[in-house]
Amino acid sequence: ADVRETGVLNCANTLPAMPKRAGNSHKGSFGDVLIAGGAAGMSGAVLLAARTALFSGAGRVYAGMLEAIATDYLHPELMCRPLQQHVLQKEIIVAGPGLGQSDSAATELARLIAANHTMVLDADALNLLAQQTPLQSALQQHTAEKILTPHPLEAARLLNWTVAEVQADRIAAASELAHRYQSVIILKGAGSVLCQPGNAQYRINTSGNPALATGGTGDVLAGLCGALLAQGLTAWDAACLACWLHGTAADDLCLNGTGPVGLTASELIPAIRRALNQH
Ligand code: NPW
Ligand code: AMP
Ligand code: MG
Repeated sequence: ADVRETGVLNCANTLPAMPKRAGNSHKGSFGDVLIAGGAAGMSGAVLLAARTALFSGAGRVYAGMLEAIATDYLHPELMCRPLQQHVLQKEIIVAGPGLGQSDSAATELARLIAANHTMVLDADALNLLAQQTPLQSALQQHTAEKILTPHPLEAARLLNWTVAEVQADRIAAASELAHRYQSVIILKGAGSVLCQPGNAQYRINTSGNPALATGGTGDVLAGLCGALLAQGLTAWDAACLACWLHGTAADDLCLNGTGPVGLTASELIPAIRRALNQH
């Protein structure tokens, strides 16, 4: 059946292809990504997203830490720096992993939204958005493409619904968020629901399994979305491909015993690279 009728995204043939890499391409050809997060105790979330962006082909990746500890020596490919000191140019912004919900987090998020870059909003960026009307107004002025990646509790906070209400009609929740925020929505959880504004078409991702129910896998998905955007995919194509690759990587790892028990978000990253190169 046609995926557009069924809404089910379960076949590699219906997924967008990655752009071909020209022989004379260079790191500037594959885009820049800034991961913006890293409140005290949650620098891991930024590192997971940033390493995923690198492993999925972004040209240059910046790890912007709100309350940084020095981690450059552990991750030499990344450009780690205090978020407040990062000067925005034209990079894709992935905001939220481990950002926390402090006043300084809100100030930085407002700066990032005002730059009007293509964005991924995840985790605490969504929690701040749910709480703060000025951020909601700022996002209404944001005209570049964006992907919001709430899990059910984050979606409930954004909608002012209960988690039970979100889970009772996941398609309604995702399409309401797509309309309200004029964004591509990935409502995560078993069978992630993807919606886009102004289009009744939705998709349900069928890859993935409960091995993904562990801390940090959402941060990995956010970094993957950022890398695909940096390489030129539209927000809708990036969201669809990212969900499918993320779930497929977990499914592949379970075939050799790296799950379903004890899979870690870090192990997902090279498996995503493999799935992407085989796609
Ligand atoms: P429960 O337990 O069922 O009541 P929060 P967070 C619910 C960072 N991280 N279906 C569930 O609620 C993130 O980036 C840092 C139903 C769950 O307990 C954020 O910045 C890490 N319910 C920050 O931590 C690794 C579901 O939501 C609750 C659901 C807080 O993010 C970890 C959790 O939501 C983490 O990524 C589902 N499918 N999925 C690091 N290494 O630095 C979730 N829920 O309270 O918003 O907390 O998601 O952990
Ligand atoms: P987060 O809650 O932000 O860490 O994100 C968790 C990630 O793991 C999302 O991409 C979810 O869709 C995925 N995930 C969690 N549990 C399952 C499950 N039971 N089946 C499939 N995917 C899951
Ligand atoms: Mg998360």
